[in-house]
Parts: sequence; C-alpha cells; structure tokens
Amino acid sequence: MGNYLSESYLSPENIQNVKNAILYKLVFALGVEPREASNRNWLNAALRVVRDLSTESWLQSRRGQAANMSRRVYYLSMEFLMGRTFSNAMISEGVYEVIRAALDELGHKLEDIIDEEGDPGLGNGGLGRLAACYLDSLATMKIPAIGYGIQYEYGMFRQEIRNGEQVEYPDYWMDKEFAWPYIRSSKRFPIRFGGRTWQEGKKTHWQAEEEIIAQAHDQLIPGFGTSSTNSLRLWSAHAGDKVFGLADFNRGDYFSAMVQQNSSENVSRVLYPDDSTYNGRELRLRQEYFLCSASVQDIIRRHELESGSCLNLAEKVAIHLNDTHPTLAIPELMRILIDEKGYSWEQSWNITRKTFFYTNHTLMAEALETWPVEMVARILPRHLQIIFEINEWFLKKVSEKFPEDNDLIRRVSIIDENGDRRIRMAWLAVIASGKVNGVAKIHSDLMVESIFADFAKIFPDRFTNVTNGVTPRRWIQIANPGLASILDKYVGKDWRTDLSQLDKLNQFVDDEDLQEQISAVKIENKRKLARYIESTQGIKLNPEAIFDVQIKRIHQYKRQQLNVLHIVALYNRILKNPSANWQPRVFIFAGKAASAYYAAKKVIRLINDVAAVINNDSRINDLIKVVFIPNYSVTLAQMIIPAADISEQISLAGTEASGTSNMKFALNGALTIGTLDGANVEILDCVGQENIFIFGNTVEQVEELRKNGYSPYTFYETDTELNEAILQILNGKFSPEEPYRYQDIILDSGDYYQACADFRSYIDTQDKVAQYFGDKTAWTRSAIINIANMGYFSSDRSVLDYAKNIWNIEPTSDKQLSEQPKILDIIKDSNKVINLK
Ligand code: 26W
Repeated sequence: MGNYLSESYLSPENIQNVKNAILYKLVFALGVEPREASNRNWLNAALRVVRDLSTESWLQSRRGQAANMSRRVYYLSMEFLMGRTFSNAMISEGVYEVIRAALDELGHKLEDIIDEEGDPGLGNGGLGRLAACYLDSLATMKIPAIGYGIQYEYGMFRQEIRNGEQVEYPDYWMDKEFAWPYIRSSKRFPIRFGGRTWQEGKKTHWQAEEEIIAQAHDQLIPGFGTSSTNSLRLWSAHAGDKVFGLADFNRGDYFSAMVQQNSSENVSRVLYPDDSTYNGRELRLRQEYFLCSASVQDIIRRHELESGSCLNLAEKVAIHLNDTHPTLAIPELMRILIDEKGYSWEQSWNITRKTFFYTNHTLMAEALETWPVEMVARILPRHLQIIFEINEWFLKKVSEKFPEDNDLIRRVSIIDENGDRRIRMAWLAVIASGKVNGVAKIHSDLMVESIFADFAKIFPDRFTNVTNGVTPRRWIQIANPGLASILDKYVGKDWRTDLSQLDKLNQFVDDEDLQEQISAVKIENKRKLARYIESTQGIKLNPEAIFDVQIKRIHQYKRQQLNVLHIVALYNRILKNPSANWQPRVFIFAGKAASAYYAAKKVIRLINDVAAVINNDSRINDLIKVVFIPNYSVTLAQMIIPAADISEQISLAGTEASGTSNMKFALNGALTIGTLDGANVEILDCVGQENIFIFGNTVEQVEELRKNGYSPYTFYETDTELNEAILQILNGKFSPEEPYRYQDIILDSGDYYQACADFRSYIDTQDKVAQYFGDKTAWTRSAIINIANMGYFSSDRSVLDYAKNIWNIEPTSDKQLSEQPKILDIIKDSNKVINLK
C-alpha cells in the first residue's frame, strides 16, 4: 500500500508519527485540547487520520476509473446497514496495530475507542446488510462502484424490552459527531413532485408543484489491501427556495413557509421499519422517487462529464436495483433522456433496457410493491405516462409473440386492473432489466416457477441466480480475531481476499492442535458474550453449555415460535426426569419486530415470558437459560455470532430467500440446524450432511400439505409433547397474570407457517444436536469442516459473479490502479497541481 504510515510499521518512529497525526487532528480538525478530549473525540481524531489514508487511495481510484473509462455499477438501495466504520477502515488500510500502539501510548485502549462508535441503523435486515457486504467486496475486488441510498435522520428504531414487551424509541443517530463522511455541499439536485404535464408538438412538459433539494453525503469505501476505493453516497432532503418562496413572504406568512420547509425535509426523516409487508404509504413513494431521481441525475452528470453525451450511457453505466424499491429510476432515466436530453422514445428505451439490472429478495406476495395509479398520477404524473408507454410497448411485443393469449396479457401487464388500478413494480423492473436474479439457488428456481413464470416464458434468458455472500473481513477478521489468527497459521493470510483458501483447512480436520485451538477460541468468545449478557441483564450463563442462537428479524415465517416450542418441550422433559444426563443449553434470541406487526411483537413477549419462568425455576438447575438480547444490530451480531455453537435457520421451506446469517455462523464454526430453505441448501452441499442438522418438510411437502388443506390439529392431537407445550402456552403457564395472553397467536391463521408439521422432526433433530455436542472431538471436527467449506459464501465471489454474468464489468487491474500518480506526489509538485485541473 505504501501509505505514509505503514512504511516502517510498528517502529517507534512510526508509532510516534501516528501519535502526532492523531494529536494534530484532535487539535486542528476538531478543536479539542488533549487534556479535555473525550473518548468520542479520540475516536474522531483517529478516524480522521485513517480517512486521510483512504482519501489518498480514493482520489487515485477515481482518477483511475475516469481514465480507464470502464463500466461502473451504481448500486441503488433504500437500505444500507454499514455497521461501525473504524475497525474496518483500519484493517483495510493495514494500520490496526499501529493505531492501537499509538492510542496505547496516548493512554487509551483501542477497544474502548472502537466502542464509542455508533451503528447507524439505516436498514431493516438482510437486504440492507447485504448491500453493505457488497460495497466492501466491490471495493476489494476492484470493481468500480458507487452505492446510492438515503441518509435517514432516524434509522431503525431503538428497541427496549419493558415487562417482556418490545418498546420502540427513536434513534437519532446523528446526534454525535461522526468524522468519517464528507458532506458535498456542491452536489445538490432538485427533486420535483406533483403538478401537471402538457404536450407541445412532440415535446412533453412537466410543471411540478413542489421542489426539494437532495444533498450528497459521501462515505469512502476502502477496499481491503488495495488502493481500490469506492464510495457510498447518501442523500438528505432539504427545502429549496422554491418552497420557501416569494409568495409566502408577500403574504407575510413567514411562519407557515417555515413549516412547509419542514415538511419537504420529511422525505429523508425516517426509515420505514418494516421488511415484510408492503404498506403503500405516500411518503414511502416520495422517498423512493427521491433516491431514484437524485441518483439518476448524478449518474448522468458524471457520465456526461466523462463521455460528453448519453448515447453510450449503457456501455459505461450499470444501475442495479436492490429489490423493487428503486424501480422508479427506470421511468426517471427515460424522462431525462426524452424530455431533457431530447432523445427519441425508442433511443431512450434502448439505452434504458441495457442499463438496468434487478435482484429479487422475497417471494412473499405481501411484500411485493404495487402503487395505486391514482397516487402515482398525483405525485409523478410524467412518470406515470412513461410507465404506460413502456407497458404499451411491452404488451404489443407479447401479443406478437403469443397471439390470442389474452389472459397472459392481463397477467403480465404492468397495470393490475383488478380492483383499484395498481402499478406492479416488480413487473416494471423485470421488463426493463437486462438480467433479473434471485439470491440463492432454490429461491431463483422458485422465482421463475412462481411469481415470474410468465416472464420466464417471454424472456427465457433473462433470469439467473447469484447466491448471496458475506464479507470475511468484517465477519471473521473483525468479529473473530481469535479465529483469524488460527486461519493465518493453518492456511496462510490470503483467505481475507480469497476465501476459497479455507479449503486447505480440510487437511487438518483431525489435527488435535487445531481442534484444541478452535474450541479454545469458541469458549473464549462464549465467555465474552456471557460477560456482556451478565453485565447488561444480570443473567449468568455457563460457557460450557450449548449456545443455541436465533438472531434475525422477528417474523412468523422465520418461526421463532417453533424454537420456543422446543424450549418448552425440553423444559418439560427435564422436569420429568431431572437427574438424567442433560446437556446444558443457552437459548439466545435477538431481533426487532415491525412496530405494527402484532403477532411478531407477541412472539417477543412469549420468549421473554418463557425466559422469566424457566430461568428462575430452581428445579432445572440452570440446565436451560433463555436470553433475549435487546436492540439487535450489526455490532451485536459481530459479538454474538462468533460465540454460537448452533445456528437456528428454521424458516418454513420456500419462504426465506437466502438468509445471510446462516453463512456468518457456519463461517465462525457454528453448526446449523435448518430446513431445506434459502442458502441452507447450498451450505448443506458444501459442508456435507454429517456436519449440519437438516430437518422438516421440503418445499414440495409444504405445498402438498397446503393443497390438501393443512390442519395443525392432526399434529397437535397426535404428538403429546407438542400438545403439552401448546396447552401450557395457551393456558398461561408462562403468563399466569394474564392466562390467555397467547390465545390469539398460537395456532392462529391455522398455523400458516406449519410449525406443528415440523415440530417432531425439529425436536428429534435437537436431540441429536445435544448428543453430538457431548462428543467434543466430533463436534469440533464438524465445526472445522464447516469453516473449511464456506469459501463459496464470500461476498467477493458474489460480486465477481454479478460483474461477470450480470453487469459485464471487468475488475480494474493493479496496473491500471498504480498508473495514476499519488495525490501526495501531485501536491508536492505545483506544476502537477495545475495540470490536474
Ligand atoms: C416494501 C417493504 C419491504 C422492505 C424490504 C419488503 C421487502 C423487503 C426486503 C426484500 C426484505 C429483506 O431484507 N429480504 C431478505 O434479503 C436478504 C438478502 O438477499 C435475504 O438473505 C433474506 O432471505 C431476505 O428475507
């Protein structure tokens, strides 16, 4: 890397240089004296030092990308769950240890400084975290990319548990100074809403009613061990002077003008905290358009700067839609090309169709976005026209190819004419995209068999799969440094950027030294988590127990309820036979429920009620502990996952598109208990059936049961343990103060997610888990086999798949990256500075 700090790495001079650099930032960038500096100030000073290093690479990368004129990908996502920045930036720049040493000499522990950083919750769950892993991998794999999202003022709510129930509090994450982003005051774009359109000859005009400003905030995304650096640009909404207008002053109504200003800023106020049900609210439509319009305007500005015109846009630009949420970018690009750049409709459509790509993340009907035509007409009248035109073009093509299949036309029309007319955003995304992919093999197969079956017939080559992945930098090196150093010894250091290197571990599965080290690191991670839980909740855990973990959004399809039924059944068994040779277990849950999702919130309460009874029942002698860790976040996941023995991936088959925590757990040596759903299927292929606990019905069996009119009572009546557990919950054993608390959620909607059907297979498999855990050697061997065979699930592999099979982008070569002069050399030489202009 050759940056100015790492040349003589941990030498005393270098540590001194870093100390000075931090002190300079503290004093001259933050204006704080060392003696009065808080940990937060030290964090920001150190962040600024690391940002300088990343900025060097970033400017060089930007010049390199502009000079090479390679295609860039723009990743549009309503959610990014980036996690903390500081550790990641330090390891990317290779300065973790030298910063630790410098802070040490300044009298501060690096861990304390790291813990000062917040964790912006600008996403709900898997889709947002995936976007963050992909940004890390795109930079590391040297793929030119820019992420675009929204800088919500309030991200995901902060969750507290009061009397066992979830309580939501606003999370004003921007209250503390955060020295990583650059605010780009010059990058501001007008975003228009409402008004009317009219025709003047061939030209369409749109007179909007309202205009607000999108303002850019950039974060550098450093690649690991490379100068390749990308960026994430988040937009915040501001009132422009068009709103705070003359008319209001003339009326002397200063106050209502200010109030109006506030309402335009509402667009980036708060993240929609729901990842399971589509809820058609107007503000969400405005947010989606805000992201799309700002990003497309910016993409075109950059492209014209580099290429002069939009004619070759598709050669240089790939726009990726992270689910349908940014699909309005399609009519927005069409609008700009036709109305502002003066291209014909056909020219514009040909460019647009080669520019867009779409990933589907869920098959659940209730999550598919459809907007009422009436609402879009009101807020985006010009876009509605364009959508109608695209639909007309498309339906004409379909009727040429499949004449007289009127039902097909009705089914594939972008406009759903049943009931109130609605725009099907997924249809629009499929029609305008070069490729459409699902996120795990089984999901991509089901996608073309179910929701997109008609489109697969019309566009047979359009659909493909890219199985999700996770970044090994955050999910091994940062989260589990103990495991990282074992891997360094056994497989060398290259696993960080080539996770297939883990395969070498397969030679050592029977190596006793390795087994010992792996179990020592696991127990150490479990102790650390136990300390956290004891200090925050006062629950004391036995680190020798099985740590059985389910952390993810609370949703019925993910079946936290099934997990609870097992806990209750195990509790009953222990009470009946307390002196048997039980394997102690700790059940750990974390996750948020959408605030309006009644059943999911009740499941949280059930977990806490069950925990309160079992944890305090002295008869079971601490053999079971149940813990709900509040306020789940990326940072908490980094602590919990390395401490897990068992990873719960127990969704009903066919409902979880991929899952990504399943990958993080296995990579950290937890064994999976899971259904044949999402990426579990591929994890099974990689680790082998002896090293994973698969249970439950397959997709086909689930469908068969549904077809025949599934009834939970057949299972509930014949399985005495299931019967007992359900009756206990239903009759208030865990909620004596309100015995019928759970009447409305257990077996509700006829057990739609078929927990009763999978119960027997689940608890029998959990028995095998306990038995297997008793054989320490066999268990650790399986854990090693899991780690060794997870190389495929690196997000580096995923983004290279996207680059090759979807975007058609070649990674930048090291030569191309190093051809650009370094910014420090440039500013040392004033002639070069002038040339740079
Ligand atoms: C419109 C409301 C809404 C918001 C978000 C609907 C749906 C979503 C997302 C698609 C939900 C989500 O995060 N899906 C998850 O995406 C992960 C990354 O691909 C997958 O691993 C998970 O299986 C999938 O549930």
